[in-house]
Amino acid sequence: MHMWMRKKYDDSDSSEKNEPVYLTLAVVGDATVGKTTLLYRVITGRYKGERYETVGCEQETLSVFSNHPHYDRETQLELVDTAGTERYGAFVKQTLHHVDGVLLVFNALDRGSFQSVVEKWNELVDSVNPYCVKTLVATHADVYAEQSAEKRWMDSVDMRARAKMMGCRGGFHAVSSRSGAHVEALFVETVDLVISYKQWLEKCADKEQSGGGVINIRASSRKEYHKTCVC
Ligand SMILES: Nc1nc2c(ncn2[C@@H]2O[C@H](COP(=O)(O)OP(=O)(O)O)[C@@H](O)[C@H]2O)c(=O)[nH]1
Ligand SMILES: [Mg+2]
Repeated sequence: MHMWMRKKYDDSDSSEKNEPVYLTLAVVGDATVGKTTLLYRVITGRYKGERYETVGCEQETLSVFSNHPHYDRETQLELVDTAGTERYGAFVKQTLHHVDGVLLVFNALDRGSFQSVVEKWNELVDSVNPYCVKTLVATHADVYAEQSAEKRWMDSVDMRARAKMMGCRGGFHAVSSRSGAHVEALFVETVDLVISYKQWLEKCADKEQSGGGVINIRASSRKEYHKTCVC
């Protein structure tokens, strides 16, 4: 069992030896599917009942420690929240260029939001950042589980196979931001995959240069926490 400890960004120990790993993950999907609530849950460990509209893109840094063998160093996760409305489409597209991973989010209670992920959001991500690690995520798993059998449309769909067909290396996860069920597992597994992928890429690059050697994740420069205004 891999354990996570979260804390907000702390710059107090910035010695070279303890240089953290930096990763950027974005959430995309239609408006109201639960993107902001999902990030709020993983950052604070709490449920955010009330809703406010996300404007353009908003970023927050989360620092996590893990006993996972792939990243037993501090990991700075830059979490990028995006608006699901057309109005901010160009801005969201631009933001996706530099991310390491994307969560393609839909609401399990709304099949249309899944179609949207398949037909719109997945293609958008592929068009601007084809090498990032993608993960398919269904929110509202708590309410979905309580529904009658005929309303549980995902039960008759092989969601893992769908995720694979969409090129989601991170597979499929169903989460509840209200109860917190499976939220941490989603992020642990996604971060692990992103790090493995980056290590593999850098190993290839190192091999090319020196014919082999130690895997070294190079840290990119830290971005300050900011809310991005698009007006
Ligand atoms: N029951 C339940 N409600 C959720 C869940 N995730 C989000 N919501 C609710 O769905 C609404 C829209 O969420 P929000 O995060 O603002 O959607 P966004 O537009 O995609 O960022 C809010 O009222 C949330 O409280 C969930 O997993 N379970
Ligand atoms: Mg939002």
